[in-house]
Amino acid sequence: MSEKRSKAPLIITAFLTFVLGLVLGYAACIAKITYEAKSLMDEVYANLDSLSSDENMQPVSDLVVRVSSSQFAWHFQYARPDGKLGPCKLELVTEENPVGIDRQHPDAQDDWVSQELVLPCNSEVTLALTSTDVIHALGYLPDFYQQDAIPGKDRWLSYPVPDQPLTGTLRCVQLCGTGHDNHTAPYQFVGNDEYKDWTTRQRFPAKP
Ligand SMILES: [Cu+2]
Repeated sequence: MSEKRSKAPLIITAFLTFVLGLVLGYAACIAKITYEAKSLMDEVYANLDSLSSDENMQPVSDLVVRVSSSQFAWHFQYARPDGKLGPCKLELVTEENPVGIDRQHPDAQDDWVSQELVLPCNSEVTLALTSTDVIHALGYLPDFYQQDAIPGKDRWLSYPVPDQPLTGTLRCVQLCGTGHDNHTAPYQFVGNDEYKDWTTRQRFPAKP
């Protein structure tokens, strides 16, 4: 009995050391996970910041179209003929200016807005995907994997328009509110001549 009693402090010390080791190991794991999660979030936020609508970041392209989503409509801002897309700002969004285009900016002077996405077949188009309210996502375009539209940011995407004329409906694929099911817009891929006619009609609409 006396031998057993003399070993008790040793067993207790070993047990406490074991428990302390577990606690320290657990704390180290939590600290590592927290650090890695923070680094990941910093990286995500840095990438979000890089998606600024700063006009200086516009890639060079023959045709640039801003695809602006909102609850529950799509608007398409065309940059022709100067090839530069005028900037947009959330604070400028109104019923008359649903994209929030800064009309004071020189690049915005000749931009127009359509509720239909019309693109010339067999061309490489640059899309600036954005949102004016909540997160939406563009989907149901041929040869295009769905992409998120983030409020107040342009996501620059390159879109190869298919060779053949096509008419269809693009959709929002992010649950964005009660009208999500109707968050759609028509699109058309047309030949070059038809595209030029369409742009002329948009720039110089017939007077009633
Ligand atoms: Cu939506």
